[in-house]
This record gives sequence, structure tokens and C-alpha cells, in this order.
Amino acid sequence: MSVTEHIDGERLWANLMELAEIGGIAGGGVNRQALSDEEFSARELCISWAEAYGLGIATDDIGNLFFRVEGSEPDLPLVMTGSHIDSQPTGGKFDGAFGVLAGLEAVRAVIDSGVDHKRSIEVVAWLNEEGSRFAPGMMGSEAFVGVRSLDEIKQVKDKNGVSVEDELARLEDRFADLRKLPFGREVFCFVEAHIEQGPILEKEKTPVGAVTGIQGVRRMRVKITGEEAHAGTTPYDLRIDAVQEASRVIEKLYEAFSDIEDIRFTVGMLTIKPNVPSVVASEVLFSIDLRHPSSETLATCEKRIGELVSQSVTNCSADVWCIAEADTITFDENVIGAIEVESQRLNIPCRRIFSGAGHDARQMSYVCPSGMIFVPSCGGISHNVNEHTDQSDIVAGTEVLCATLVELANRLEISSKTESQI
Ligand code: HGY
Ligand code: MN
Ligand code: MN
Repeated sequence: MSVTEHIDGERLWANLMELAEIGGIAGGGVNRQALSDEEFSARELCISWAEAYGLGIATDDIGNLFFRVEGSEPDLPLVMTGSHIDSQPTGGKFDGAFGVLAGLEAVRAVIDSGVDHKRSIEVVAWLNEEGSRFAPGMMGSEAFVGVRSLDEIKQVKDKNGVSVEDELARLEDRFADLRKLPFGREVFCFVEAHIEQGPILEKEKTPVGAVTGIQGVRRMRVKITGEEAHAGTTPYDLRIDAVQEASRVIEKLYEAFSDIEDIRFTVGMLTIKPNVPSVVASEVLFSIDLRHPSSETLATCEKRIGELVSQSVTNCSADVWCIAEADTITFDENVIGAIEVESQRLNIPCRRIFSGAGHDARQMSYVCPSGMIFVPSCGGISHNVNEHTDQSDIVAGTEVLCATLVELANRLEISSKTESQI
């Protein structure tokens, strides 16, 4: 039997459904936010699966989880795969979870098949990819590659004032016996399996996407400051109403970014102070999530946002700042090629596709040859409880991932194909 014939689709699907019960919410989605009790339970479940297969289990100072199967030449830099187990508050069963569990299933198949692989293969569950509780996200992969320091990340607080530092201490208590690995270990290459979270693969009935890159992003905040006043007595001309002016600003921004091709402009979070019915609001804080495939266009739009906000307020003051920015990246041609060749060998249709969503593979592309494998999202729906991917596509994506990991784990150079690929 070939290594991919050892992929057990039923087991993988059952594990995905079992994991989805942790933090499960009405409508069949999940709320399993970073460093929550639900996420701790999800860690325990993944660790139990890894222990059952004798995988090496480790963590690091930011709470990333690593599951490893040793290669026949374990001193060689390893091949890494994985994604995240944290979710959005109204997330789906597959976002992130698919990449971690497909990695675990691939590694099980490698062990069961006894296939030779020189390089060790490690499955990672990155901490806080989503950034819903602690913003911005991608904390685990950014700390691993050194994009952000652990100290800076530890200061971040959630809306209840609980810091990442507080929660990491809780995590360390709960998983005290896990071996700690340093950040920045040498990785030969990284391949992440993930749902597409868009409509293309399903529309084209193509089970696998070889991802070519990830579009750039700006994660921004805008604060409109007014003055608290009595809703019943204060005439309009004496008001400095943060809600009234923030609404005008948001409307203008949506209008300005409605007709730029391929732009994605989203206001997803908005808080009001003091947020009570009979007080004119003194402050509105809202988020902006801005994305575009061209880094230049993104930079121009970011500047435009600052200009539009200051032009649109009248009596209120306004502050605009960026909490995270990342330009468009392209993945390594050798990794993309390996995904395509393995799909072909497995007779699984595959097409190249660009990612509109952000992923930890972005950070890994800064330090090693990286790539991603997408599987279709039904209706292109994600970050929504109705997110779904058919089991057959989950299995196809996992087979391609498994074959690609073995191929890359037997390469001495990233560009040197093994005999099976020639
Ligand atoms: O925001 C993103 O693109 C990712 O899904 N967290
Ligand atoms: Mn994701
Ligand atoms: Mn997501």
C-alpha cells in the first residue's frame, strides 16, 4: 500500500467532528478563541491523538503546539505542516482545524506505511491565528519567526482586560509537563493545508488548490472622540456626538472603497463609550480590515483612510492607527510544483489559486520555502457557523498534503526532486 492509501478518511472526519464539539455553538459552528478554556480542551484532545501515535510533543513560550515524527536523518532541518485550532467567535468547524488534523492524519499514514522520510515531519498548531480575542492575530507564527516579540505580544489584552501574559501563565500551569522548544528553529519547508474560504474551487469542481500567494493586509483602528452630554436636554448645536460623526466617517469610507477592483474593506468591530441610551456618546472605536493583492494599492488606500477620516469629522477629534500590516507574498515555486506533481500522481485535479485570507504560512514564507494546499468551501462560506467542506475534498486534500510532505522530506535541496517526481 502507498503512504496515501493509509490515510483513514473516516477517522479524520470523526476527529474533525469531535474537535468541533469543543466550543461548539448553535448552528454547528465553533467559538474556540485563543487561550480560552475551550481552546485548552482542544489542545488536550490533539495531544491525546498525538500520544496514541507516539509522536514527539512539545510547545514553546508562546504556546504553539508541535507534534513530530522523527525522520531517518533527524539532524536534517525538518519539514513542518499545520495551522491553528483557535476560531472566530462564530467560526466554522474547518477553518484552521482542517490543517492541524490533516497534518496529524498525514503523519499517522507515514508511520503506518513505514515509508522512508529522511527529514522529521512536524505538525504545528499555531497560537491565536484569528486575533478575535487578542488582536492582531498570527501571534504564534509571528513569535516563532521573530516578526513580533514575545514581550510585545504578552501585553495585549482582551476586551475584559485579561492579558496574553495572564493566559499564557494559565496555559503553562495546565500543560506544565510539555517540553519547551526555542523560537526560530531551522525549518526546511512549510506546507499548510486550509479551506479556501472562497467560492472558486467549489465553482470549478476542483478538489485541490495549489496556493500561489497571500494578499496584503492592513489592520487599523479609528477612534472618534466627542463629549458626553444629556440626551434629553442638550440641543444639537451644543453636542459633540461621536456616534453621529463615526457613522458619517464609516459611510464615507465604504463609499470611497466601493469601486476599487479587488479591494476588501471591512468595519467589523465597533465599540461606543459610555454605550448607554441617554448619554450622547463621547467615543467610538472601530476596526478596519483592508486587503488588496497589490502592496502599492494597499499603501495608497491606507493613506486615503487617514485623509478621509480627518475630512469627515466636524466637531469630534479623530485618531487613526495601524496595528498590523503585511504586504502581499508569493509562495515558493518548488513547493507549489511539488503540490501540483503529487496531485497529478494521485489523479486529483488541482489548480493554482491566490489566497484572499491570511494564514500563518505567510510568516513561515519569511523564513523558509512555503506553500499551501486549499480544499473547497461550500458556497465560499467561512467565519460563519455554516462553513462546510465535503468529506471527499477533506480526504483528497489530506492525501495531497501527505504525499507532498513525504516528497519534500526526502529532498536534499528544495529544488531537487526525488526519483518519484522525475
Ligand atoms: O483574517 C484572516 O484572513 C484569517 O482568516 N484569520
Ligand atoms: Mn484560518
Ligand atoms: Mn479564519
